[in-house]
Amino acid sequence: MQIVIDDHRLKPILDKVEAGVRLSYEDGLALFRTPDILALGYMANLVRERLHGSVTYFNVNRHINPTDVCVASCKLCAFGKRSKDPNAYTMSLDQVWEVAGQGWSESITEFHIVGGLHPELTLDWYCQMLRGLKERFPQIHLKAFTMVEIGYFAERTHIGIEETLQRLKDAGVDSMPGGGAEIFSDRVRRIICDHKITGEEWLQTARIAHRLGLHSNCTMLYGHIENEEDRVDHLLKLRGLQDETAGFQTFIPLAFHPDNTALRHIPKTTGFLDIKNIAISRLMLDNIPHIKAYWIMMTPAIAQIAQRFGADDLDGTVVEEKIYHDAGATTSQSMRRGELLRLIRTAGREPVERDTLYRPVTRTESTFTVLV
Ligand code: V47
Repeated sequence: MQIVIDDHRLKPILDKVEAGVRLSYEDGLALFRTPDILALGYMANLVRERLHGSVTYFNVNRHINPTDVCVASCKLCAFGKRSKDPNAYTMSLDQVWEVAGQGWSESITEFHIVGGLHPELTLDWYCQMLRGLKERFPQIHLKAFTMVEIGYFAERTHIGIEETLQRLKDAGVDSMPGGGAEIFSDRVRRIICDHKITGEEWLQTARIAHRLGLHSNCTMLYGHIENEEDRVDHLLKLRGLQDETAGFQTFIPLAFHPDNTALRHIPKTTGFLDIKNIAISRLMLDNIPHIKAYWIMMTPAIAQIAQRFGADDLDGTVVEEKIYHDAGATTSQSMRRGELLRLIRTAGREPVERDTLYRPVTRTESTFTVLV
């Protein structure tokens, strides 16, 4: 097929994409610098359809955030609170188990569990929480804790990362979400999240998790003070680790939401930048199977279009979302299964419900009546 390219500097990149050749750092920069979003879309869609045909994945999941108390005060975050803050909350174990069961149906296949860095909750507490969830909901996959939380648990428990991950795995963690990666550049991290582990530590924790057989996702936070070089560097570091471990399942570009954060003066992301990040991540991350357009963060409208710009996954029903809504997200906090199906089908894609490990989920009428 003949494609019209407005930005002729993209022609050598198009040739590489068509030939399946890996893109370089310079190619990544050229992609971030071009306004030719249709050429980006064409190339990213080519790769996406090569990998996944017309399928768009989604899952039926529930987010659980046991606490928003956090010892870090990252400028990028509106979720974390000091323990003395009257608005802060910490669930008891019974409350976590109760929340997990609220509106529970056979349809949910995943609990996505992340929280603040709480100065008093112990690793044993978290292990008990996981064991309690497994006892009550044995068939549900527990995707739990960012690399940042793992680093903090290890530090507080005075044990290594590997031992921490092993204890959590033994207690029920099945895989890990991709949060906390932000942008690996030290210069940017010092400003937006100086209390967090470094980029190198994030990567090393993921490396150990993958070695222990835990798959994880990965993310990049964009649309704040990072530049194009920082973004390409971040993507290439993820690609490098994936060459080594093959442990990442999905990449999720996350747009910065400034409301109620210390960086509230930064303008909100644009649809153009959101779509570019989806397309460029599909093109640069040739070894990560899935690119997720997280509808909560990018709005259902943009997430729907993203399915034609490189994304093959829309995430899930979510049920209750706090991190983005504390930072001013105006999207709903949950989406019904039927609405996800509509967003996929009306983009001309074929919906496939997946579990966390991308195995198709088949349903009988009775098991999804609650959520349709
Ligand atoms: O770790 C925090 C980011 C992440 C803000 O793995 C912010 O399947 C924007 O990682 N504006 C949490 N972003 C979300 C996340 C995620 C979401 C969906 C699916 C998966 C997955 C992972 O959100 C945090 C941080 O990187 N974040 N505050 C903010 N104000």
